[in-house]
Amino acid sequence: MREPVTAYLGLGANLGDPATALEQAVQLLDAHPGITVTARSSYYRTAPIDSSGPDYTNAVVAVDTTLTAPALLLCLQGIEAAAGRERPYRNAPRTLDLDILLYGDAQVSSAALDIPHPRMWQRAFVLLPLAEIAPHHVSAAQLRTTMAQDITRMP
Ligand code: A4P
Ligand code: MG
Repeated sequence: MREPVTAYLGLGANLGDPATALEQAVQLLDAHPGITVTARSSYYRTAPIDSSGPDYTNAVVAVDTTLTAPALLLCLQGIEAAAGRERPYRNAPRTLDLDILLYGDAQVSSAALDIPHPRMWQRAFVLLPLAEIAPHHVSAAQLRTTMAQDITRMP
């Protein structure tokens, strides 16, 4: 049995019923035998960045997982598919997007996987929810660089 690794996952959606899609994704993740969800941030309403369509709902969860990073990605893609995710073009609006932000302290750079997620440090919709559940992973200086972005914590 592999030792569990703590990973952080970014969740986002701006089509259909985003809050329900995120809620179901968290349940499906936790139901997987190799994944335990240990923390979930608030939901945030965020303006699309390099994307279009309605505002997004974003969140970040912490998981302990015995899956390898590529196996975790496959699991996330299965949950996206179950939520009706389509990919008509890059950064298209979506019913559900699940990204691996951090996987332990792994540095991965392959055709299918980049960890840490290469754009996470530029995005308030990642950094604010991540700071909420894992403040040790986000510095005040990093948060400041995304301060102008349109993001609201949902009640
Ligand atoms: N991939 C590589 N590394 C990873 C990783 N760490 N986690 C590959 C997940 N996937 C990773 O992903 C495209 C490819 O990235 C996959 O085949 C996988 O092998 P995708 O889910 O099909 O598409 P994507 O998520 O749109 O791609 P990408 O490039 O990760 O998009 P971004 O940069 O994450 O942007 N604005 C708001 N407000 N909220 C959002 O959630 N999201 C995006 C997506 C843009 N603007 C947004 C939001
Ligand atoms: Mg994605």
